[in-house]
Amino acid sequence: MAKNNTITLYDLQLASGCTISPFVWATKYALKHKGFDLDIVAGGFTGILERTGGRSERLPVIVDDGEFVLDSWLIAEYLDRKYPDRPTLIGDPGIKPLTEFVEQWLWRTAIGPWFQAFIVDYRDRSLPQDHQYVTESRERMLGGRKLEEVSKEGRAKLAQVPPTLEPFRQILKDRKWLGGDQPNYADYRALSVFLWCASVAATPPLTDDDPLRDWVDRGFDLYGGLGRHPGMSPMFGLQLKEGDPEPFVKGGAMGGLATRNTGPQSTKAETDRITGKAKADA
Ligand SMILES: N[C@@H](CCC(=O)N[C@@H](CS)C(=O)NCC(=O)O)C(=O)O
Repeated sequence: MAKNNTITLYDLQLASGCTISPFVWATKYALKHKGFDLDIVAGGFTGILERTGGRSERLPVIVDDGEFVLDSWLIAEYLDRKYPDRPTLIGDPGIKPLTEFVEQWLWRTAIGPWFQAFIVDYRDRSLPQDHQYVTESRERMLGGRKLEEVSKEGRAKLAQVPPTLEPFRQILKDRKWLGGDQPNYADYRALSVFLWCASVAATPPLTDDDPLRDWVDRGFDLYGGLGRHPGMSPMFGLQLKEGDPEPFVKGGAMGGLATRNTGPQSTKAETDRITGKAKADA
């Protein structure tokens, strides 16, 4: 049982002290959701194995009253198992695969291109002792290409990303949280993508008027502004250039996936459009 309601978290930090890893972000939120205070072990990429006494090369790692638990998903499951009387993170077994799907999709859709666009910021914001490791390891991850070259190419394509996030906007359109009235682990896994980006990116990747802003802002504000570290940058404020695609669907999405059929009135606008009646009436 956590002593003094406190659990130790090995953080993965940038020079600003803010968390860089999406996995660590999700774990910070999970621990707060469970009502714990955090005892943060500071540090960056260099020396993780030494810091954790040889237990792990990856973070997050937590220590709960002497017990080390590794891996963000295993930590969330451990917390639900060990503390069933506290608010649940993964209430139903169906939440895990669906959350994994949303997260994998967000990584491919958003983290993939943002990682490339902001890879120089990512390196420059890391701790000075991590610069060389981050440069070398990330250049290897990126197929041996120079970070500067990848970033230049990624930045030129930044405005292509917001329209691809439309399915995620649609999921959140009529919901406060993915978890319903209250956030759950699905929210934290998805939020971690945006928390990560705000931590590393010096340029905003989403437009000011993006409908995702409501959920992102509320998520960053949770637990006394857990996602408002002074080292983070604004997520909203992307300036579009002529020829850039519309960043999101305006005027409400149409079609059977986005709407509920509650009778002919609910489908009339779409029916008029696909039967040509709207045009004929105009
Ligand atoms: N499956 C692990 C993945 C953890 C992981 O890969 N963490 C990265 C940070 S995003 C890390 O520790 N990287 C160390 C490195 O790149 O040297 C989890 O969910 O906790």
